[in-house]
Amino acid sequence: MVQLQNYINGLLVPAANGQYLPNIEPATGQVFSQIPASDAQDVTQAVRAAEAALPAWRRLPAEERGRLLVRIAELIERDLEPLAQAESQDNGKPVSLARTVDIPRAASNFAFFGTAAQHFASETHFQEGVALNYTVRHPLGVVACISPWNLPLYLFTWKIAPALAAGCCVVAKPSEVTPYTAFLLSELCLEAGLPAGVLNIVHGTGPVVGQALVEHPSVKAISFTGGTKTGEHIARTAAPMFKKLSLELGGKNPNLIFADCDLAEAVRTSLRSSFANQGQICLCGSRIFIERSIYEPFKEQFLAGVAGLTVGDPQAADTSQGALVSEAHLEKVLSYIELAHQEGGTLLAGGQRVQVAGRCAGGYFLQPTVFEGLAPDCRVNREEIFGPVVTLTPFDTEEQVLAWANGTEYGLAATIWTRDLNRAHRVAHALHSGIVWINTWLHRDLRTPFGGMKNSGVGREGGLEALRFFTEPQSITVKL
Ligand code: TXE
Repeated sequence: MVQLQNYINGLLVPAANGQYLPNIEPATGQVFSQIPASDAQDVTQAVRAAEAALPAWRRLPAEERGRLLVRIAELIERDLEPLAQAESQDNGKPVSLARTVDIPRAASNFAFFGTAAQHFASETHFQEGVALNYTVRHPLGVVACISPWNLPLYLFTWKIAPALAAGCCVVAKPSEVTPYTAFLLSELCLEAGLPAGVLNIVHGTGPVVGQALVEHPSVKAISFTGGTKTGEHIARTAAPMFKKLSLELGGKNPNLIFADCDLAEAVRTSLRSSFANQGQICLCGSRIFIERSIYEPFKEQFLAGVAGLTVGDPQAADTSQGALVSEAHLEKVLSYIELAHQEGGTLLAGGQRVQVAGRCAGGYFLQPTVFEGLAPDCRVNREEIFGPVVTLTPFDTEEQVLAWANGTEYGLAATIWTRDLNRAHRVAHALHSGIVWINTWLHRDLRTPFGGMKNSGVGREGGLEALRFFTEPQSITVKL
């Protein structure tokens, strides 16, 4: 049984209360590790350690901070295979996905922000003969990074790396559902020689550890990715304390497939955007709108692709669909499948739990599921399911599909499939969506602003946006 530890003040330690929580492997339904059941005492210790480390860390030249981050990136790359295995075991995702997406991206996050810190410049505004105005960007201080279970190390490092690069010290909380790679990261930080207290990782539940972090008066900012309801709760707690907030929340993303698209490519990529990571990516497209003249050929090719997906042991090389992250989440997704039937949908594929033989007999597997015939404004088409369930809907005009695409409370990501350049830009600008991909999906350049409109969040991550978030601008004017 693996026993994880907190990482506080440069030491791997148990929770102050000595308690542990069980951590389940979703592919088997069995407990495989224990995580510290930390509470407010551990958060207080971690914040104190971060405060003590702050003066030296913020004074360190950006180049030296960057070098340490790049060293961590190299160690993640060195440990690619054990980290991928751990991520797959903890989350249920195919190990092939963790090996090619999650872990390489975690290394890129550290390498990107390790070097970005050296190119981060502040502004000067010169008023000829009158004054020189310049902006200093001070690190905010001690900040909290709270991350979810769907892309565990990928999203954890996406927050931590820019905070450290900007000169902040961090208290981070990974999801209690997938804590394993965050623990392995703390071992790599020790090996890299990251000074004690610069990064602290406290394991435990959201309502206890997360809540204590959000409430702590010394925590200046909270970078959070997770459910919209949790984001709302965090905002309500943090706002009266005037904390800076970056909230990356849910999505209900549309794919807009026009008749003039490259159909084979639109089908291939829509299969990925529907079912990658079992549909548990905030950027997955779950509402597929298809121009009526190509509805039938799209449907036929898409369903043929779905039939080719293999649900099974995440460790098997030919598995494309692993387990859902937990039994509770599986039940939630199944309840939406039931709702889709009640709302009058026609099931085209899937819809059932999968019993995988052998070591995975107790795992949380679900068939990739496709419905048609649901109204664009029904609950299944408005609420985030966050699983391998998509709907197909034909449309007749650009105006109609735009109204449907924009007709939810979310506004995270959208894809447009067309060969008409004018339409591509026109539709992209009209979408209420923080991210729009044209003829592609999940194409990420880490310099671009990442985040959503409406209830999908507040603020943007990525590139300079992240470095700006973790700094406080100070404007200084010199009279000439
Ligand atoms: O997320 P939570 P859950 C969506 C998805 C999913 C739903 C709920 O629809 O079904 O959210 O998932 C911590 N103070 N997404 O319940 O609870 C928690 O410990 C501070 C979308 O698993 O939001 C974890 O570390 N922190 C999403 C983190 O918040 C608190 C990814 C996220 O967990 C807290 C995941 C509190 N009071 C789920 N309560 C995306 N946008 O990618 C919980 N946490």
